[in-house]
Amino acid sequence: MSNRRNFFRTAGAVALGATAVSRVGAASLPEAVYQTSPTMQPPRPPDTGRPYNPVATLNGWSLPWRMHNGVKEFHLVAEPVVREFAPGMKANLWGYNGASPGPTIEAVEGDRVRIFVTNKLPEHTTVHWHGILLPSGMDGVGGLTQPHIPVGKTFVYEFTLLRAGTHMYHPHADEMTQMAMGMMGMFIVHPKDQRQMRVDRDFVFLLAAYDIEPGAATPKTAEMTDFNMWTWNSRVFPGIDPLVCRTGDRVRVRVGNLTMTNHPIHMHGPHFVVTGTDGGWVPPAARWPEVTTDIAVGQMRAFEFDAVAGDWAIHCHKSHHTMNAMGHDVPNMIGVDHKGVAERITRLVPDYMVMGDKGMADMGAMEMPLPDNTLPMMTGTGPFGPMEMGGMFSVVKVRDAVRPGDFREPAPYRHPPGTVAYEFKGDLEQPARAPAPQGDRNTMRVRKPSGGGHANH
Ligand SMILES: [Cu+2]
Repeated sequence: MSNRRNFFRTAGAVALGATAVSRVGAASLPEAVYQTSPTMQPPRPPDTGRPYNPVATLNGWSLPWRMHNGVKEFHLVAEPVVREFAPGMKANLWGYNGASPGPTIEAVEGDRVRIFVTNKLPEHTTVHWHGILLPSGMDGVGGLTQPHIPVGKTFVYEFTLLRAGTHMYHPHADEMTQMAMGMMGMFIVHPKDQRQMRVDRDFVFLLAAYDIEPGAATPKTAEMTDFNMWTWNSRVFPGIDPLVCRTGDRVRVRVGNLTMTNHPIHMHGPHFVVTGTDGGWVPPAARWPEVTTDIAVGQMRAFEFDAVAGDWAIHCHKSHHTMNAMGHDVPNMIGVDHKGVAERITRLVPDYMVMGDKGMADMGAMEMPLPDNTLPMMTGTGPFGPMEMGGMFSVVKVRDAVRPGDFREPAPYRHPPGTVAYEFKGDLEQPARAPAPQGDRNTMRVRKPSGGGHANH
């Protein structure tokens, strides 16, 4: 601990690492590495530089580097990409090195990094290193701390990483467009001492929201509130990787939020503690057990738990954020008697069907014809049937027999005998459905105004 404190003191003394940038050192461009597949690259221990315990980016990967005179050199390429949100839907986005989000950048406390950024977008850009302590001129705010990176040009960012933690990167140039198009990535700074904050599995994902009309593929970038695709690493359920763990593993989940609203991330099963915030690690005495942590816009959170065998849902607790695009304009039809009406409508619209008079659960099981390139609102199948989910939903899959470093999806969980909810087969003393309460003349007349405005998520 005292080593760490000394390190901070030294780091502070050099005023945010304001060593002059070496233009000679930056003379040759490192190779740009691309990855377009949404398949997770297993965590890769570093083969050069300081050792660290690598993270697992859901449906993503980490950017390789080259060592050049003791400096870690990365090459980010900002460019248009195509991202599959889940099988059945692809989106035209902007990202880095073949994908949105861009690759995770991993480095170690004390590392000197030099990051080359090539702009292959149709407009200028910059990169802001969100949450990282660095000299003002490396902060990436177009117009304020640097000229924008013109189309076709490459800029160099160089700084020393002073503190371990969970950070992000994104443009600070035409932000509304560039972030709505998916330009973002995670930047993980590992502790210099590998034993510090050590975990067995360390997962990473970014919250991003898009507004893509069913049947379309390009986000509406001017949208302010009414998004319809709620993603983790630009993937939606059932396209999001499960978080595969071994029973007893110490597990960390790191989340960054670059949407336009907060997301209460809820995990079933074991309680967790928030161990990391925007500014680094939370001291043990300041942590408390939770099952939901709210992540505000622009925030990063890291939480940890001890894995317990089972299939544990992990999702945003705003219920509209665990749905996909189709069907959000459906009015609430619960309790409405369709008798007679449906028949008359069918004469005009042959495909009309009565929906929602008993709730929306039927939609999870139904195979409705959809426009091309969109996903059902509620979808996915588990070992017991339709799961009726979408958007920001995945499963922490904990099994006894997972090998260290193995992130492949395991077989469905085998619950120990007697531990699954079951149907009551005895005599029902009372009818299963209570008589409906009767409204008086006033309650029947009062109707919530509808139409015009959109739901505010
Ligand atoms: Cu949410």
